[in-house]
Amino acid sequence: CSQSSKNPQVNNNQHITDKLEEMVQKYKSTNDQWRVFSYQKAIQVLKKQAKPITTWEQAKNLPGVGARLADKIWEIAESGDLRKLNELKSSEDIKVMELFTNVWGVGAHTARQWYQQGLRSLEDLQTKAGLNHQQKVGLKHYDDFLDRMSREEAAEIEDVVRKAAESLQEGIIAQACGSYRRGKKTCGDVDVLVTHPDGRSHKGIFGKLLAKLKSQGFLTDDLVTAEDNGNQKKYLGVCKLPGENRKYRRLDIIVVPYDEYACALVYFTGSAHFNRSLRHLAKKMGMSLSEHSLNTGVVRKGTEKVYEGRPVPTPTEESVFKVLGVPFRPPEERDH
Ligand code: DCP
Ligand code: MG
Ligand code: MN
Repeated sequence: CSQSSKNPQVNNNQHITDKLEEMVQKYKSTNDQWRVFSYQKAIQVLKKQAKPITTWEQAKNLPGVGARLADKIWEIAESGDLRKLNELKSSEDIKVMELFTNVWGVGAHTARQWYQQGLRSLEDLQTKAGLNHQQKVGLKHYDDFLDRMSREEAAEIEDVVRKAAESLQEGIIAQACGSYRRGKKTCGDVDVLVTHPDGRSHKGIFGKLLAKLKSQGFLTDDLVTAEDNGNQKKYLGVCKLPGENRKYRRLDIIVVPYDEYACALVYFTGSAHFNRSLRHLAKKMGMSLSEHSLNTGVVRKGTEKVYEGRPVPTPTEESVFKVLGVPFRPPEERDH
């Protein structure tokens, strides 16, 4: 723009200024105004040169060009490429990937497909991506789902679920597990485990509980309903506490038979990392641990399970640790 139309000039360094212009765009996107300024100044100077720059000294001698910018100009002149620019380009792709994978229900594979289709923003997803139901819900509550709630709010959500469960069946157990039970200051969602000590009254509760919570207007969106997992039933959805200024929160509910309670409690309390360690330990001892049971006498052939063994009675969390031969760890100490 600084070139007058009356005095047209040939840019003898376009191969260099093109790359530097791209750098300017990157630094604009990260709001690096100081770099934007110095790069733009160098571009103007380069455009006015009567000859292409070919050596580091020539670059360094340009007004306003320091050693590090001279490095870059020389690198482009030498190789036709600028590694720093490639780095910034690939980090832009990482940024977009991050943006997309933060939509609930979107994995890296889908995010990369969208990126390759040229989608770059949440608005692009809204208008151009073929979203499934879960992803639509995830996008609708994008900010709320990324925001972790306080323990107090998690306790309020647990309370709503417990009261509804108790109103359906006396003596029912409904407790928040996950990060809440581990004593974390904030929770990404609430993970409520439901069971009944009489060993049979948990049956039929799942559907009734969800229906009740929906009729209260507490559950607002379903993500995964009635995912059947043996004798356990799992719900993943969205809830909102009554009153002003409430955010939409992720809520998971699992209903389990009482004889699977301890193993389900260990599993659902986590952390995921801690669960992996416990399962690994069980494996080393010829056992297997799942959210259903702790089995002994497991026969494996390589990585394949040839015989799944027999479940050991595990009436309490403590008993799970005991059979595994490790000291009991309270939930607050299960982050690793
Ligand atoms: N879990 C697991 N493996 C996974 C996912 C979950 O073992 N891949 C178990 C351990 C988790 C529990 O389920 O602690 C609950 O899962 P969440 O995703 O809700 O994780 P947290 O409650 O631990 O953390 P957050 O506060 O982010 O919800
Ligand atoms: Mg959780
Ligand atoms: Mn969860």
